[in-house]
Amino acid sequence: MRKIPVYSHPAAGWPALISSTRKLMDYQTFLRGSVSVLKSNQPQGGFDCPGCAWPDHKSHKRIDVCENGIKVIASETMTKKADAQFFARHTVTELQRWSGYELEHSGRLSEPMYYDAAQDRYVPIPWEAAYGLITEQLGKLDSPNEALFYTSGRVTNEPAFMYQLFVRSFGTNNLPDCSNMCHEPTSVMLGKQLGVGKATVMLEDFEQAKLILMFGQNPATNHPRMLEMLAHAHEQGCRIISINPMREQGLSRFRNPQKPMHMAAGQSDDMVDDVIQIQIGGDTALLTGIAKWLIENDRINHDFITTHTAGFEPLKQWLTAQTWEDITLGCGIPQIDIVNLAKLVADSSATICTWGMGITQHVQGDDNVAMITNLLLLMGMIGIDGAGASPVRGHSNVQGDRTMGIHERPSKTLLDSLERVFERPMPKEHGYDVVTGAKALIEGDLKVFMGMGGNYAVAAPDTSAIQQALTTTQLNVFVGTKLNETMLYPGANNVILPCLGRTERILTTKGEQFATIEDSMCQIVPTQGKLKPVSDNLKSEAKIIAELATHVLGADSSIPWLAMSEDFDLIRDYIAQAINGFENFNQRIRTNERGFHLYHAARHRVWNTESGKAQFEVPHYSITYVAAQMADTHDIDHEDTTQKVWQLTSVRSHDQFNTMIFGFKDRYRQTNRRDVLFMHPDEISRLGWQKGDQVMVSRHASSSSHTAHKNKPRVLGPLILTEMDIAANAVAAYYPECNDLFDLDTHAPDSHIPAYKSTTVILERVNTSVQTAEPV
Ligand SMILES: Nc1nc2c(c(=O)[nH]1)N[C@H]1C(S)=C(S)[C@@H](COP(=O)(O)OP(=O)(O)OC[C@H]3O[C@@H](n4cnc5c(=O)[nH]c(N)nc54)[C@H](O)[C@@H]3O)O[C@H]1N2
Ligand SMILES: Nc1nc2c(c(=O)[nH]1)N[C@H]1C(S)=C(S)[C@@H](COP(=O)(O)OP(=O)(O)OC[C@H]3O[C@@H](n4cnc5c(=O)[nH]c(N)nc54)[C@H](O)[C@@H]3O)O[C@H]1N2
Ligand SMILES: [Mo]
Repeated sequence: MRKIPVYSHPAAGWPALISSTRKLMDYQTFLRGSVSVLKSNQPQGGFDCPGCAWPDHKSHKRIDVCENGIKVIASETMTKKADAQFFARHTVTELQRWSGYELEHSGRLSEPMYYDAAQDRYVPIPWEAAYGLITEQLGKLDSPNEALFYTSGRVTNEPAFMYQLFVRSFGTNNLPDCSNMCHEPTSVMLGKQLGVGKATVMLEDFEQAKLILMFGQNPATNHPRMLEMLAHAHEQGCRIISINPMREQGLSRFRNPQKPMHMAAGQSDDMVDDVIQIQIGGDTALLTGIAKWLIENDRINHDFITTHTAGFEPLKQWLTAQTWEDITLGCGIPQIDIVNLAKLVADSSATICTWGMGITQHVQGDDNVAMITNLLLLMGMIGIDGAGASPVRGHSNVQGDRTMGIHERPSKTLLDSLERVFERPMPKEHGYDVVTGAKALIEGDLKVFMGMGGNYAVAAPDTSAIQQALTTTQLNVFVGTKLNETMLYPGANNVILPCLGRTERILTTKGEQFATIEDSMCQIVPTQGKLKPVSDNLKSEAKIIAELATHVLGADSSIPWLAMSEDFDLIRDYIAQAINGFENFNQRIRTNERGFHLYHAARHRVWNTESGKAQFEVPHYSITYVAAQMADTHDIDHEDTTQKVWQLTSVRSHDQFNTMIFGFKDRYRQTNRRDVLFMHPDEISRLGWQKGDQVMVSRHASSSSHTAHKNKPRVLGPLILTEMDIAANAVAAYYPECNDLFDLDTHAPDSHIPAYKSTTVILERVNTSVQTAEPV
């Protein structure tokens, strides 16, 4: 394939830290942000960086800074306010036209607001009146199941525990979570196969690994602190292979912020030995090829399989039935390369598989995770040093929120212990997740929406339909730090309740409180904000939930909500009683400044699964099915390009955190704008098109879509064609701008994760080179 210009500088480094962040903030914010970064992820009284869920290094003698962290913190510590004056200046209809970037830069939410339909504006409302209104509306419901209570993964453990307790005491399990769009296939499949839906590795395993297979992950952008660990592993002789349809430039070289000389001298480490440029959606096929070769050549770990696993025979039969022809068509990788990869796996005494959204966000997301786990089990790579499963989570406490019970499908164990500790019945019926909840909203089955953080409508598929549905509810409640698009589609009643951010001090009558989070490797870590809150009218999430619960649940409530919000030790005492693994929580969190590791049974080869063994899983979809789907995208009829089907994947840049858009740059992908469509230059010229041309992207007609919106046009554009080293069958666009292209029916079977990373589209050129996406 033709060479394309690439970002040639190392990832990270001071330029990345300073120049790219400095420009997006005013000086005051930059200073405030930078000072707070120095206080983040530090032992003794620092706060956990809300930038991602990658763990802190255990030695922790150094300053853990990264570009991602600085930006996320600067966004939160911004002194500019979206206050009453701001809302007086702009109608909601006007704000609906603002971009994510403009809304992000409107500043911090700083007082409770109520939507006044007569003026089409948000106006201030006292806290008590807001609680009164919510109580009145919740009281009018025929059933608690008519309300949906969403959570986003920034919320720390203590308020998360209170929130699920409030929602369940109110009477429903309608607790969808951003996990439903993120690592849900991981939680579901690891839970089923290993008994624990979480990473089996700890950070020190990366120091002993011999082979790291990194599937569908872009750490230079999304988890920059992971680069240090990868560079270190590489230095120790570990082979690192990235399996990704995109050659993500940030992965090739890395300037280590933890090595001052490195930074000063402009040196860099190499990180990745090889990139397997897989077709979008091809991971199950690739993993099938690897597993098939390992079994057929008897390079598997029989002792481990016999002692610890169940389900080997059915998997073996299934693998035998898959043909190499389908496998290579399904992943787009020649058999010889798959075999070479299998040999590396066979020869490695310690293999870690890491994965991100490139694995989970597919119709085959559950299968992808199952096949990664199958591979680790075939080789006995669970429960030994330097090896294991390493899903890398995004939101800093997305894992902890689930541990605290934010779950629409709670386990019986959780409900039983909540009933025991709080002496009240808990609802048993499973609730809505993100996808089924959105459908229920659209169909008019829900009358109340509450978001504990997040940007539900924009993060989910079918954004405009959800926004429209939000205007038909009786009540929408948003607890957040920043204004976003979900807050701009008011129902009959609409309130915004502004909360303290992670960086800010929580001062109560009992003194300064600290909270806790759980990182991607099951470490429970204290977090304590130190900054003066941007406004005096903010409350902690715990306080908001406590006051709301007191209003809504009334006098018969036997849970000391207000006392809990004043003294987080009290919340932790309840957590210790109700949640497995948190015994002596208050004492253990204080014993070690870096917190404690939650017991992980599978790490000790104890299998809390149905069979009592680690479980091999046969994928839902055969490779013949996958290959047939791929064949569609290989059918190159250039006479009529609208007949050619592409796989669209959605990606993030380092100038955004999910739906919060900080800027327009993507240094690594060489673009200064977000309205771009990435395509391989060979494909661009094969179509007779040119970079800079404008194209419209629409969903392929055969795509299923939610019945209520079957005929909705799903078109995005015009987008500017931009060259990228990406698999031939693929195009990529930025999330969340492309979310209206995705629908609520195209998701994985068990986890219901939407197929944000593989959706078939057709393209139409509407204009030739009007503008060029300028390289940075
Ligand atoms: N700067 C920044 N940091 C973030 C975030 C952010 O928005 N901005 N978001 C946070 C959150 S919530 C999360 S979950 C994480 C996400 O972090 P990641 O898991 O890294 O997620 P993405 O960037 O969405 O996609 C990762 C990669 O998947 C690849 N990919 C796409 N399709 C396929 C496929 O079919 N197979 C394979 N093997 N790869 C594929 C893409 O090319 C891309 O490189 O980042 C967290 N950190
Ligand atoms: N097409 C496509 N769609 C995707 C993805 C993708 O890769 N492609 N990724 C998916 C993934 S991995 C995820 S995790 C979801 C993200 O979905 P969400 O978690 O819903 O989205 P965010 O953009 O992270 O939420 C931002 C909002 O959170 C609020 N907030 C920030 N900090 C705090 C806090 O400390 N407390 C409270 N209460 N509120 C706060 C602010 O008001 C801010 O506007 O999106 C998913 N959607
Ligand atoms: Mo995520």
